[in-house]
Amino acid sequence: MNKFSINLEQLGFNMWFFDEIDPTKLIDHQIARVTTVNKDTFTINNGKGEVSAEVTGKLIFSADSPLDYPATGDWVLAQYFDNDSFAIISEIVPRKSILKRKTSGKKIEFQLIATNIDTGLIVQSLDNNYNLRRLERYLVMINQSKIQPIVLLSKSDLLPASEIDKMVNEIHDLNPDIHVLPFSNEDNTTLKHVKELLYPRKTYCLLGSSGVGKSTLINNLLDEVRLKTHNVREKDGKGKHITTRRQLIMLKNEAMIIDTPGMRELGNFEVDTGIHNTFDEIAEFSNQCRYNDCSHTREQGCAILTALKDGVISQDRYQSFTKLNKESAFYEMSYLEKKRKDKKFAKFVKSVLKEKKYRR
Ligand SMILES: Nc1nc2c(ncn2[C@@H]2O[C@H](COP(=O)(O)OP(=O)(O)OP(=O)(O)O)[C@@H](O)[C@H]2O)c(=O)[nH]1
Ligand SMILES: [Mg+2]
Ligand SMILES: [Zn+2]
Repeated sequence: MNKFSINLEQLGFNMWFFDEIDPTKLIDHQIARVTTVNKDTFTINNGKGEVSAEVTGKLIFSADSPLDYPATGDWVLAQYFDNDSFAIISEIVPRKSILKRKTSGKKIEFQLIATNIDTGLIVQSLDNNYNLRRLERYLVMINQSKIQPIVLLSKSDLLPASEIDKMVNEIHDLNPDIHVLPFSNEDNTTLKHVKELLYPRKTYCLLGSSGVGKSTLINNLLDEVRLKTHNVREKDGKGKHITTRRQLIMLKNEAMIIDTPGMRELGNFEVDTGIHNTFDEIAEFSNQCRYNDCSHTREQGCAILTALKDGVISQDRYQSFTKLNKESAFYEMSYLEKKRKDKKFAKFVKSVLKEKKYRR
């Protein structure tokens, strides 16, 4: 027998999440999924419909970083009020996967893109957005999140098939196992192929620069115009983001897809494991380096440098490997430092609050 409603299962809920929940909490809380993150409020769905929700003060006070707030895709425990027309989120159910990025600017801050994603759909448009190095960065981000990547190359109507084939081959040279699908929002046959990739009860997240056609794709998958898209007359999406919030949308076949605003910058942090998946052939050598903390740039006995000298690794691949490696080491360090500081401050706030309570 099912312990939770079929409606929650349709939203992607399963035993993995259920096992993470303290059953006594369910006496006065409902399980719901965050479908939209607005500025200060959220929209959540408990399987019966969407309502507006806020978080408890306790959740705000115990939050150390933006990662401790609900994100689109999260399962939460919420109390419902006023005939189930409004809810308060008191807890986030542990996440199965997390997509996050460094925010723009000098400060090392992190932003959640979405959580509990099964497959990340990286979109690059074939006209002027296609870029292998950028693709590599997205793949690193997705790999370190333990999410399956698929590459969608949009606007295939703008290029001859022979050129598109060349680009697909280039991507397969980078990673032979990756699924690459060129498509056009103006061609129903190719749109059908995209639809066939999406399975019921799975959650997908669209990732890619502004203007590549992410929202147009969702509108096409829905067979209706629900999301605002760039004006047709605009040459490209540069400088203007049309999508501003992250929103989970249910398709007719019960697959779920999250639209995200285009990303200007993709930070690198905690990407070590991701790097190793994207640069498999290089990472393999690192096991043979003399030093455990080898930076693979100038050390004696570095197996990667030897492989480079022998021509086993190409100069090009080596360069992008070390670049990502360096950035990741830097961000990770500052992130941990920052987190430590934040923790101290949070502890201080908590102790002050506690004292206040006792004095009353
Ligand atoms: N030729 C062609 N144009 C397309 C295609 N897909 C989208 N476009 C156009 O590209 C522009 C951008 O599309 P959007 O769907 O708004 O792009 P987006 O990725 O959602 O952009 P942000 O919301 O800013 O991140 C629009 O003018 C679309 O009409 C396509 O397959 N072929
Ligand atoms: Mg959009
Ligand atoms: Zn080395």
